Amino acid sequence: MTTIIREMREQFNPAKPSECIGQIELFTLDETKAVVARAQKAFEGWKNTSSIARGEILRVTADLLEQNSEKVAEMASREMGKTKGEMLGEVKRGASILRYFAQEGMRATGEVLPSTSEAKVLYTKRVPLGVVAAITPWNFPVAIPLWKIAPALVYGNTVVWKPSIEAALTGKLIGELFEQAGMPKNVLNVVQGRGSKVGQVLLEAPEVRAITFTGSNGVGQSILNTAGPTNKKIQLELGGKNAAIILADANINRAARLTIEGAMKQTGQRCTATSRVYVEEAVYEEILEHLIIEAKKIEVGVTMGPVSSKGQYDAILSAIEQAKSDGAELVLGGCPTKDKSEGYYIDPTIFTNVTHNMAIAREEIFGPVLAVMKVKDYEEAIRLSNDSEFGLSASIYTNNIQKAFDFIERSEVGLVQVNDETGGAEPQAPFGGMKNSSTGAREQGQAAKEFFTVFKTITIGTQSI
Ligand code: UN1
Repeated sequence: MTTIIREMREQFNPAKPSECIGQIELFTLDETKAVVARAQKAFEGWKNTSSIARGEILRVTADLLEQNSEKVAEMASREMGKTKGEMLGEVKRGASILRYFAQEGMRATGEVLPSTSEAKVLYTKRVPLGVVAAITPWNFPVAIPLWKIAPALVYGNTVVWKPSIEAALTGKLIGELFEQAGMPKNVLNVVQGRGSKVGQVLLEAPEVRAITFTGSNGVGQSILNTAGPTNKKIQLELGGKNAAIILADANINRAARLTIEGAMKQTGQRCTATSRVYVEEAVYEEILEHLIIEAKKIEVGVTMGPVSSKGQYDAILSAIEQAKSDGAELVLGGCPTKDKSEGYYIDPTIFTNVTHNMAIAREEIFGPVLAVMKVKDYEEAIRLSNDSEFGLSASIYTNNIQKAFDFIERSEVGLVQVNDETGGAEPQAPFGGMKNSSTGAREQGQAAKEFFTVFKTITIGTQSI
């Protein structure tokens, strides 16, 4: 037997960068290839397992996840910095995702169609694709992996999952829960490593039939470059530059509170985060004042965690510097909360005097930074909010029903919110963006079935002669 020498990586707590919270063994390229081959071998058996039995394993995993919620939340919080409270909420969400997809095992997988011939039975049947590669980010280390893995499995695919290297220990823990729940060997496989190495093997592996990825546009593009020319199905959920519009007739308190929540929850590290807000000039001063009051209620280190890593910290601070040098006016925050050796904390940050062409109005920042812009009226707001390469989510705060409906129609995003913050997702509803935010294949809800299965159309001649 040859011994495999794996590279070890230490994980550090972003709230206390000197604290090593554990080590993770990175897979070699050959090992990863072998895992994919084993997943391919396991496919036949899993595909032929009753979908109800497949769902049952997801349901048991949901129970185990809940029983271990403290442990999982604690681990993830120390690994990627989200507060423990935020993580407990995410774990709860994870359990409900598992339960939703567990039930899918009991639902119809096809339909009987009329045929032009009386002597034929014509029907459809959804079948799994084969091996699915799931490549997931650190910012929702539990919910995003589960909303990819659970539907992939219940519809009969086997999965090779590469969690973000920055959430590797949490990924390992989740994998163990599936194992404890009775997942057969090689059906769900967790591989650890860097996207550029282990991830690349998954993109190139001939056995992999589908790739589902959430992360940055840069990585999304490189996935398309590598796997696009092959016949693999590809689902990409990428960045956002989500706008909120606050009209003069809005409930000012609610609009300000939810805009700040949208911008600062999870330290702004959500692809659905509110990152620019257009305020009708009649209420501009009042809204700005309320936004600042709401942002000041945030206690950094208590209700808001650090950003996830030194890389994130440096990138967000440099976006803030860029905004200042472009002429935006800093009205709140803008600096590290403490010395970086004491944690990657950044104060909630608000800019005004932002013009539409500044980077801060156009590029995703993925941090606790909000750009506030004054607009003449609703027409100007919708025009500017749509003028973006991204199209993930957008909010309007108004009590005018015509404008709310107009916004629902004209907003060029996948997730439209009226009097609610830009973020959030529920397992039963399709999730995804338009334009450069997504490849279009939606996640979650019944839409997940579209990506993780393919139709067989069956015709049976019923006459014996
Ligand atoms: C949410 O807003 O609760 O990576 C979900 C992200 C998104 C998920 C957001 N894909 O931030």
